[in-house]
Amino acid sequence: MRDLFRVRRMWRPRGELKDSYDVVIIGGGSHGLATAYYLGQQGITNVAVLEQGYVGSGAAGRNTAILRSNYKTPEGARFYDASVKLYEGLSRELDFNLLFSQCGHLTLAHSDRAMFVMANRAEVNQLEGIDSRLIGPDEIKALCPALRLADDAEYPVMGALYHPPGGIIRHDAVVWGFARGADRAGVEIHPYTQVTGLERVNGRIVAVRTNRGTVRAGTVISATAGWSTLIGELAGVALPITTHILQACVTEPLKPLLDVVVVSSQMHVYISQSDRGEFVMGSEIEPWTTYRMQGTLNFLQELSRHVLELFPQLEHARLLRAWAGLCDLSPDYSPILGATEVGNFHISAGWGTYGFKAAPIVGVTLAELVATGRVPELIAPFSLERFYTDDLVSELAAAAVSH
Ligand code: PYC
Repeated sequence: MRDLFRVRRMWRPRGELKDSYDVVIIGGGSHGLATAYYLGQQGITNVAVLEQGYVGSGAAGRNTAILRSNYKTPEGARFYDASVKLYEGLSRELDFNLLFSQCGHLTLAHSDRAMFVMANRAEVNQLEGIDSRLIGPDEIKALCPALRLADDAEYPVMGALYHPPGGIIRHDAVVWGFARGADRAGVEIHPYTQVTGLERVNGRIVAVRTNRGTVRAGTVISATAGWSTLIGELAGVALPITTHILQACVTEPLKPLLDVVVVSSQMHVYISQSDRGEFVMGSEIEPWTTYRMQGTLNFLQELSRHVLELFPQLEHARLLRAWAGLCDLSPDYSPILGATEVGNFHISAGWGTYGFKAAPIVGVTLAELVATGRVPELIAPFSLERFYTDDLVSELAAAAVSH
């Protein structure tokens, strides 16, 4: 019986920490584990992933699992498109069903201004070869018959940005798949291992202190989302990031009604229906900064009000649960990815609400950076340095909802 359990484990139970690793990754969420997995693909396997809670207990376990690449800037669209393409092949690559449903993604426009912005985004997307276009109410109705399109609506639907490759994926399966793949390559995964200090000598990190002992490290990567500024501070790297909560909730399972992701930036709503039938819904980032993942009644009231304007059929649906997660927000709403002024300290941070969508491409590019010492072209625009050289990549207003 014991052997049976051993065989069925997704990854090995954590052992003692070794004295030294080539790479220490702080954060056992989708980014940390994807990076570990792709480092394994590069043949770099003396790697430890340190996670302060259980695997996938941070932002990876607290999102609404939407994937898309219809961003506003060419840099963003190109980057997230590479991620969606990797996601498309990931179930096969990891030999683990991630339940990726490319059901399509609709961003509604309720004003002339919003129509203009969507048309602009469609053009940027198309120039990058991304399937994304402006559609009118008739096509919206055909794609989403349940959506209320009445002329007397408070927010009349004038059109939408339609992005067929967008969709939803099973978020914890992504984490488990990467963890299993990394483990199989020989990477060590250490849950409940909290980083308490980073020892720096001559401008490099030489060791990582944890609640379970100190390990020497060749390279250190922080993939800690909402906690990025705190880990950056331990390394002596100041990050222009503020941490906020993002709230979401889910209804009881209902009959199939919605098979496309629907977003309204102006109404601060995104909604999809999961394979289990639950409606998964969220709103915008809360404006205050905090590390306290506590939800609010106001969120539930406002979100329900807007969701019912779009889908009055949900009037009697009961909410099963709600949650809040931490988002690390950068000044231009684009990520901060790659090297820092501390030679061997790299980061994946500043994701706002976009982090989960980027996991595979973050893993591929950070692994390449570590393996070759060269900055991959796709992530060059997202360096920390851009805030000093004023080369911002503004994704403001390209979120599912404004943030
Ligand atoms: O930008 O697609 C998005 C998103 C979904 C949930 C929060 N942000």
